[in-house]
Amino acid sequence: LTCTLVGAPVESGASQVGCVMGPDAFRTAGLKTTIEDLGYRVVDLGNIVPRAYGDAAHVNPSIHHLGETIGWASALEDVAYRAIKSSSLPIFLGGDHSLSIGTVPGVARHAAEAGREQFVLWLDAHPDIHTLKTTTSGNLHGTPVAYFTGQEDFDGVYPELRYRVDPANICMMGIRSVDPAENEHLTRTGIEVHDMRAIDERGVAGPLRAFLERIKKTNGVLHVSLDVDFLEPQIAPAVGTTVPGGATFREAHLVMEMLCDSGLVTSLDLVELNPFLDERGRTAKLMVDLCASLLGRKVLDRPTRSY
Ligand code: DIR
Ligand code: MN
Ligand code: MN
Ligand code: MN
Repeated sequence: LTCTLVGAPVESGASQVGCVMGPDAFRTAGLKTTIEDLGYRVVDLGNIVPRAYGDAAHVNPSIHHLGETIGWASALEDVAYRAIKSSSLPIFLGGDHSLSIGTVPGVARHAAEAGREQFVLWLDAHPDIHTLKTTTSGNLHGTPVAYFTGQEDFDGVYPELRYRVDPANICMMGIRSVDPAENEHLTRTGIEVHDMRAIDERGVAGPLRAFLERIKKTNGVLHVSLDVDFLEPQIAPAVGTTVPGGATFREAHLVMEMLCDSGLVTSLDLVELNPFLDERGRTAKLMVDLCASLLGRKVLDRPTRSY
């Protein structure tokens, strides 16, 4: 199997700068050789550039960098579709989470053409389900889920959505920071959410196993979107939006190991890494190790590292 690395140094969707360095931090942390050591062929496409977009304005005055973020999304939809069509496993290196405005519709287009259902596992402290009307921060990394599930608010602003993801095909884990409007969207769409309270009580294995079974039954394909802030900030400090009480080292690895066993993952986002906030690249290295678990590395061959 071939893994295709796609760097997308987008940071226009975040509140602070630094995600522009994300793709190169993943590379510096040894992502390519780590994956090669697990027996894959790895093609690194380098960093893509956004499609040229004019300065878009919106009635919601808090929204910033709208045109630039759409430019990235448009380029990403195209590259995601082409990468997954070439029957490789694409790994999208962010960049902030606005990257998923492009990657998820891109892979969903391919799934639809192949007659498969697209599922999404959203690993994040935040549900990122604001519409353009409801975002108060104006940070567009808070909007991808609302967009790719087909909320009409994006019509004529974001790229035309050809294939939406059914909210019933989405599972969120790690959630612990939800704005009131997002809470309403979650309730209305009925998206499956396992917040940290639920994970404290039930762990990650049970809920994840049930979701994976559901995907298997329908012969679906799975996109995983891993936001650094899914993780407990004490082990993953390099993200602009840390929230205490995140997934532990073992909870995160267990999710990846179960995903590996399932054989269902067809694409992956690694997002929100801000290397400027890090200490000796420890967060990038942890993300690379999580990616390795997803691709087959076992506990017994995991090197002991001090981050
Ligand atoms: C908040 C924070 N809900 C917002 N969202 C973040 O700005 O919309 N998403 N940080 O990753
Ligand atoms: Mn996010
Ligand atoms: Mn987040
Ligand atoms: Mn949010």
